[in-house]
Amino acid sequence: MVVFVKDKRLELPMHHDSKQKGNHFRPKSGFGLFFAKINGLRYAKSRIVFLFALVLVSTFLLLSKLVGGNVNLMQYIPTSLDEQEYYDYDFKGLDIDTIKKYDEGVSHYIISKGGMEALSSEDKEAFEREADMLLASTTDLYDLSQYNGASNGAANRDHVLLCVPLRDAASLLPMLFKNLMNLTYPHELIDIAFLVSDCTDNGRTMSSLLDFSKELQNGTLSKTLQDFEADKDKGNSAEQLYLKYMGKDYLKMVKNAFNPPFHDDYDKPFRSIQIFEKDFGQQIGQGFSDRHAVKVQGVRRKLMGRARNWLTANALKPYHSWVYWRDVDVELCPGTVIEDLMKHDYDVIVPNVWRPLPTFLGGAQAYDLNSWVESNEAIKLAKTLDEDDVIVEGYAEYPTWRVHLGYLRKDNGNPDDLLDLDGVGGVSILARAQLFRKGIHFPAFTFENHAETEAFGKMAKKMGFKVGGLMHYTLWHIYEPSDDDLREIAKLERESRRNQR
Ligand SMILES: Nc1nc2c(ncn2[C@@H]2O[C@H](COP(=O)(O)OP(=O)(O)O)[C@@H](O)[C@H]2O)c(=O)[nH]1
Ligand SMILES: [Mg+2]
Repeated sequence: MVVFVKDKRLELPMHHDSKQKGNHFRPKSGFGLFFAKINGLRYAKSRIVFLFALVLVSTFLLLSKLVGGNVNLMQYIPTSLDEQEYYDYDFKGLDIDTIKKYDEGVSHYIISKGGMEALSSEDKEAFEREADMLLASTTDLYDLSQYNGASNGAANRDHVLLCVPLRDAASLLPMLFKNLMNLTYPHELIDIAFLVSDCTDNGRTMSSLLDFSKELQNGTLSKTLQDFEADKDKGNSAEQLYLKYMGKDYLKMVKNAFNPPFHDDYDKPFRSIQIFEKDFGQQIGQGFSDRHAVKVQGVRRKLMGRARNWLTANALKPYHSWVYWRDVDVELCPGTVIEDLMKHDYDVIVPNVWRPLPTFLGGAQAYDLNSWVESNEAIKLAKTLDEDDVIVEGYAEYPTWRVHLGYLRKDNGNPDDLLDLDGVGGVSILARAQLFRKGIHFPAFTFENHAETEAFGKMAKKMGFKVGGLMHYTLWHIYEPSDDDLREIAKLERESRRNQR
């Protein structure tokens, strides 16, 4: 698998060559280089050197793995990838030979006899034929009314853009990728776009992301993750001390979710994976207690808004009908989540998001309080605030008395029960792509005393779209011990040691 670096943007598409036997994944050689050249020759040389180095390193790694006895690796290389949908739209075949001459940055003028601009009929015919081909390679015609997003998206072959913002998230990536593979919405219809920003981990998020993405697209990821889990189980008990205090039922649920049998297309590559790396100046620490202090919420949420908008603006293609936003730190999520949200035919729809807690804190709690129904009290409160102030939910400073989707959840409630919402949380949002085309976004400024996803929900509703949430359909956010929780755990550990003596 070859990676093209485009100004820090990494693409991992696939190109199909029916003549090639065996492994059907291969770099989109001529095609990629064509675009590399179109983008400017100055990048091409360094890219070729980079590619060459990458191929050498990959070959070396592969050989050393094989020699080291890990022959199993080969059995995970898929042998066929025939669905046309992998190659629709921007990956469609071009006549590389004909348009090659445009690669060199050549301008092409035809001056006919006598210095006139009129062309001889033969010249004209040749010119038009080539112009058509060139145009066909750079211009596509879309009837956007065909990409409105159907409630039965999979049957309708709707393409989904799946966006994931990431910051200092290397340790969470194995969980994210397992959840991605577990998605049953047809993988060949999903383009994944990651945005990595403002990391302080010396590139660990970026390099793991790149490795996992390549393996996912190569069909080898589940084996790698199995090995990774086996290693993880062996050590590092201090970091996982809190697990002793989590409910047994929850831990069992996690174990079951990450163990086979998985769905048939678990290992199937996605239509494409793109990775963008761009900083937005986020300085608030990514630790649980740092990022949840009430004072930092407004600034943090506005920067997240910027990041999300940048990602949609760069990754959304005309052929996408739906956009699914997903945070990295969801531990448990039904694989059918996209279909389950889609079927309700809402323009913006979110599930309920809870998190497990140690048993000494009650075992579980509503996590995402950003999905809510507006209240008169909050409207009155907003009138007393400055235009730029951002109301944040779940803090005593802002008594909004709103109905929160989180608190409506019942353990055995009907997962299809739906509530119309005003604000939405960002952990898992399914939205019709046309909303973004129509200018609805994640405000990076104060909009009706809100920012980012809550303001997105409000804006969508204000523009006449249907916004809702499922009360009893639950995704589980990871539990990250807060500073207080860690102190409590340390205290309990001391007590238990004392009792053992
Ligand atoms: N690109 C980008 N992603 C971020 C930033 N901050 C958080 N994230 C990611 O956005 C998602 C939500 O962030 P998180 O900190 O978990 O939010 P919380 O659970 O609401 O506290 C996760 O996938 C994070 O990795 C940021 O500044 N930039
Ligand atoms: Mg989170």
